Amino acid sequence: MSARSDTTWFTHDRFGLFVHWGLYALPARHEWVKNRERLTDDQYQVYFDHFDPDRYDPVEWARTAKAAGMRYVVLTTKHHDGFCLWDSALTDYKVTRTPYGRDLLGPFVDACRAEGLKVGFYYSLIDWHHPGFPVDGTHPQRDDAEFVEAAADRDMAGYRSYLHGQVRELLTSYGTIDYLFFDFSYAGHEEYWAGKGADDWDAPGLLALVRELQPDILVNDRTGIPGDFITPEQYQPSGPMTENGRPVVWEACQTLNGSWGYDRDNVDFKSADLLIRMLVDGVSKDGNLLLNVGPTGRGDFDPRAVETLAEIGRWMELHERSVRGCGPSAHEPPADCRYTRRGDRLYLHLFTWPLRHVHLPGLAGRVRYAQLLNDASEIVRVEVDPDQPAQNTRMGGQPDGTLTLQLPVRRP
Ligand code: FUL
Repeated sequence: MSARSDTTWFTHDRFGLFVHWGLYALPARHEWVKNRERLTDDQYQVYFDHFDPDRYDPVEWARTAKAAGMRYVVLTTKHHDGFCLWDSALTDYKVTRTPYGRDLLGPFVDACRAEGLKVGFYYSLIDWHHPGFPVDGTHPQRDDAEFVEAAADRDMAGYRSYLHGQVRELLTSYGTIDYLFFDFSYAGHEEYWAGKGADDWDAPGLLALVRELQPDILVNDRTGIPGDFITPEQYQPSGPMTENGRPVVWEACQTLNGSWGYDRDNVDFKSADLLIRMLVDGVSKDGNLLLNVGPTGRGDFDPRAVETLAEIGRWMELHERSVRGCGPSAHEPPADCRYTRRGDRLYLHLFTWPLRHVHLPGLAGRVRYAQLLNDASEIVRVEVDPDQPAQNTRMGGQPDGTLTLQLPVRRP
């Protein structure tokens, strides 16, 4: 098994920005558009020919992320369509051959560093454009037998060396890279991939290369062999996650509206409130949140995304202490609540409001002082007194050992 890197910064920072950006921003209807709509290479080429993000401003991206309380940013260097956001020497299918004509990654990396953000790259192990890769956008409808036959004719060794070569470029051209998200997703033919993927791209060799070039980098688990953290996608785990029975570092990746790439007509945006709950819920289970934005074809963040991030930022400004450097508590929270903990500070997050009283089993006598986090105003504590049954009843007949907090009725 590969050596694991030190994840201290990662589990401390807790909150990052995912950016899915590429040619698919132009059709603006999901990053899988080429595959889903069975677009041919020629049909897809029109987006390459028109890729010219004149408003690309990674400094603005980085500032927006930072203001939202995020501490790292992960950008798609190459998604499944195979289009490269840097001047790869190994292909012409890259940004420097589009009308835009310049590398996108260098300015991105510089902007993140200038804002004190950690730098992450996403790289797809799938490549619908490379002729050696056995799955492309036009033939996913083959049945398994046909697919296996077609795959056998492909030059996977050629693709493997292309992939390793590109990863080498990415990890040697931009200084220290803190994080790498390899991505592989099934597009059918699960059986074939389950048995082969990791071998096809030589996952152990790939990880060894990554660690040789960037010894401190954190790598995810999607190569098919364990990495430094695992990546539940678009769901909240039910508790701290484990791998082979042992606790594992995890990060949930989440969309704003179900699509990772810019999706113009999709109006189904998650509220800032819900996303904050996801972040808190994750931290209470010892996990991170990587929240995604899909910039437009001109390079701007969707205004709906900007507003949501700003709202999250306003919350983070007052409540960051209950997220950053925090992890789970051993105590069981009441219904619709979460605990996060940092050292001897316990943070109670109420997902429901207003409540006049909240009862905290097991905490009687264990809390020296309680306050609201947003304004440091004191919260009255009521320990249940077994000798005063009347009061006990008014409090809902709480068992011994319960601490009751008296909350302001109005939501702060
Ligand atoms: C998935 C991909 O197929 C999606 O397009 C997206 O990149 C997500 C983070 O991972 O597996």
